[in-house]
This record gives sequence, C-alpha cells and structure tokens, in this order.
Amino acid sequence: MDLLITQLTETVRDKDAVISTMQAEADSLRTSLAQMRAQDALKSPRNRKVVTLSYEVEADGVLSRARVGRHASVATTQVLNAFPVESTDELASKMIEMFRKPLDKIDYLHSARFADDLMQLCARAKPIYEAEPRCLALESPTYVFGDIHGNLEDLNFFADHLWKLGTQLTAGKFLFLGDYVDRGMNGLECVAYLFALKICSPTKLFMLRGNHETRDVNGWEDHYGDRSFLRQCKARFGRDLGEQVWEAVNQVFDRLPLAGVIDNDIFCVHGGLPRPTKGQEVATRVEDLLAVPRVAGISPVYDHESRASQQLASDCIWSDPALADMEQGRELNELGFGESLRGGGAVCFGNRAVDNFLAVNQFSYIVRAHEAHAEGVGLSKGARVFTVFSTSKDHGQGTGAVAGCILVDNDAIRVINRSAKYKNKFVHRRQSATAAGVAPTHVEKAIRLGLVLNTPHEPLDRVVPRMVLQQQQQQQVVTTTTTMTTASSISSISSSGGMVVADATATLAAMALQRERSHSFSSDEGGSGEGEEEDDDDMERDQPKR
Ligand SMILES: [Mn+2]
Repeated sequence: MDLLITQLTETVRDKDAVISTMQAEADSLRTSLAQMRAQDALKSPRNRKVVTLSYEVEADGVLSRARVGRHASVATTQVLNAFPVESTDELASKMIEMFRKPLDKIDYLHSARFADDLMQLCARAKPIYEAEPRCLALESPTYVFGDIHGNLEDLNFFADHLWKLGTQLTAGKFLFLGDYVDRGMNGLECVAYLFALKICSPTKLFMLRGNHETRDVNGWEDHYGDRSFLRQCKARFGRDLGEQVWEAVNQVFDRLPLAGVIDNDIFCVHGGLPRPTKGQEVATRVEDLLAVPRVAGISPVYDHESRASQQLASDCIWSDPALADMEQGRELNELGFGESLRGGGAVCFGNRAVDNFLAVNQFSYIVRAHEAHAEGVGLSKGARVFTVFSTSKDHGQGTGAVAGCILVDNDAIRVINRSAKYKNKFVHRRQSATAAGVAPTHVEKAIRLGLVLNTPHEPLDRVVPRMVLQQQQQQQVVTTTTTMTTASSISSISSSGGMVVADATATLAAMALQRERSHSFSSDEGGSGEGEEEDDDDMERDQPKR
C-alpha cells in the first residue's frame, strides 16, 4: 500500500512538472505572439497623410480654420502644401451650424429647400454607411448613445456638453445605437443633424440601425399618429415631397450597420442578442453578422434578403433581455432564448444566452438600447447587459426621467446622465414654467418646429390607471396591425420597387396581446407622472409587424 502511494505521488509530481513546463511554454509563446503583434502594429505603414489644421475658437463656437504653418519656411510650407486637403462638405457643415440655433432657421426648415438639402445629404451618406461592415470594430474612448426618437432637446444637450467644439475637435468616437425617428416631434432635424455629422466625421461618428429604421415601423402612421416619421415628413413638406424625403431617408437606414464591438470586448447593438441561426452553434458569432447584406430592408425585406439574414437582423434590432420571472419559469429554451412580450416573432434573451454569447465571442459586456429607463442607463443579467436610453421624453417615464449615455474609456465604463433638473434650452409645453417669460414670437416659432406642444394636458392620462390604458392601446395595436399590413404593402411596393412585403401575422399579434394582458407592467414603470413638462402618452411597447 505504502509503495503504491509513493508511486502515485511520484507520478503526480512528474505530471505536475510536465504541466508547469507546458504552461511556461504557453506563456512564453503568448508573450512572443503579443510582441510580434506589437511589432507588426509598429511596422504597419500609415496609409493616410496627416492633415494638419488650426482652429480659432470664439464665443459662438469654432469660426475658422486654416492650415498650420502659414509663416513657416519655404521647405516646410512646400511639405505642408503637398498634403491632401481635408475636404469639407459645405452642405453638411451648414446643416450642423443650423442645428445650433434651429429656431432662427424656422422658415428654411419648413421649405422645399430643406427637403432637397436633406435628400442630398442622404445621397452622400448612403455610400458611407454601405461601405461599413455590418459589425463595426471600434476602439475606446467611445461615447455610446441609445434611442434619440426625434428629441432635439436632449440631442442638443449632448452636443453642448460632449462635443461642444464639434465632433472633429473632440477626441474619441461617437456610437449611436439607433431609433432616431418616431415618438418625438423632431425626427427630421435629428436625422439631418446626425447624417451631416457622419458626412463630416465618417471615422468618428457611427450609427447603428434600430427597429424604427425600418419602413414598417417609421411608416406606421396609424399607430404613431403625429409622432410618426412618415406623418412628420408629409406634414412638413406636403404629401409628394414628404414621401420622397421619407423614402430617401429610409434608403440610408437600409444601409446602417447592425452592431459594433468596442475594444474587442463590448458588444453594442440596438435591441440585443440574435438567436443562433446555425443549428450546431450555441450562440451567434459576430462574424455571422458580416454576412447580412449591406443593403437590407429587414421589414419589409428586399428580394435578395434570405430568411436567415432577415431573422438575424430582426433579432439585433428587436430583442430584449428576458424579464426575471421568465428566467425562473420554463419560457426560455435550452439556449436561453424565449418569445418576446412584443410578439410578432421577436425574441428575448436570458442569462444562458448571455453566457453563451459572451463565451463564444470572448466579450465581457453587451450595451444595447431599445427600452426606456427613467434613470437613463439600466443594468441587467448580472450587470453584463447595459441598457442606454438617450431621450428623456415621449416614453411615459415621468418628469424624473433622465437621458443618458455611456463613455467607454479604456478600463472604465462611465454613465453620463442629463439630470431631470437640467434647464431646458428649448421649451416643451406652452403652459410650462420654462415657457413663461419667453417672447410670444419665440414660442410661436418653437410650436412650428414641434419644440413646444400647443396641446393642452390630457387629464385622461392621469385618471385612467396605466393598466387599463395599456389594454385599450393594445387593442388598437392589434386592429391596426391586421389592417396596416395591407396598407403598408401597398405603400412599400409603390414607393420602393423590388420590396417584398412580409406575411401578415395577426395570430401572433393576438397572442402577443394575450401575453401583454396577463403580464404586469410594473417593471416598465418609470417616474411619478407628475409635473407640467411631461409627455405622459405612449407606454406600449413597439411591436414588430411581420
Ligand atoms: Mn427600439
């Protein structure tokens, strides 16, 4: 027995020695590999010339720029002159400038010239987005923004604080996670501004696609009413021109990438994780996203989109983290995916899906948008999923709602929120405290631009309990879903040749309604619902139409 123990101990010692040797070898190989990569990085030639410019900062912002070294020696001047000139897009620059004081440009913003200019911007932005991979590779520092939803006020807040001198003079990158239009009143301004920034800073500012960047959603006038992007285009420019602008903007949306990865570690997407499309895989690999066509309608689809690519793209823009009670029940499958409360074939992802996805792709975090949070940024799934929401209005989150963004800066993830107490630059309601003392002509202008709502408060919002209101609204959703599928098929075919309209899924929508009714909405409820600047309107979830 003693001998046996001695032999075994010796064997273990020998094997331990072999293991340590192998570990040391692996460590040394790892170090060499890192060194080789670092050397490669140092040796790889820069493929662009450095543009050297100097800027003058004045009280109203950055007013002029010039090449550096105008008074340099002849030799230096010759070298500088040989550098390529950084092209400036005058139209895009003008658009960015306009955004600083939109109320001064009120006539322009209501003119056919703005429609033409916006369509030109679309034509310039299209090839830029189309050339980008469907999953961007970005590095920190990067600011990440969630839903904007036509909220010029909050977008202006970020512009005033995060890129006060403009995106070009601000270090780092800016990543927007989608949902630029609908729900808010200034979808046109937000889109014009963001496209203009993209044209001027194509390697600094990035925009992903949200579920509202599809024709089925941003053309759903019956559902979103005055807050529908299509309705806003038509109201602003008249029916024909309005539809042209709407289609031009959607052509750009068709080309927006679906996801981005920061520092090879943080996965960013509008909705969330897509379910695996390949049978043998436990999670989608980010490489799979690269196979999605660079021009995709998603909903409705173009002829060239396969069912698999449409599902992958739809999941990216529509999915949500599963609620806590779903994690406990049997509603999630063995891969951690379940049916979304939104219905329409959308999925939700649980802890297991997050585990698998992060492990397979070797990532640490998921940053997504898509769900309103009164606190701007929310955490779920063991603090591995960040939900960022960058508009404080139009989502029934109350006056305490804040707009947030995330700064990923090397080893830190910093949440930056616009406090609910922050003084508005524009005003929201005619009767509000912020509107008092503002010149009537100014208020009139702001009303024309949708920055002040001229509608009185709807007392119904306060009296009817949320749950009842929900059910009424959900009822409406189902009826419009069924009828709108036909209506949208007509408009899609007529306005964009080659589009195939997805099947009507009235049954799915009805099932969704049943689920919505049986489910408590407490987890979604935000602020108090008190106060005069609140838009206490639509609390229902967006629903996919397929
Ligand atoms: Mn969304």
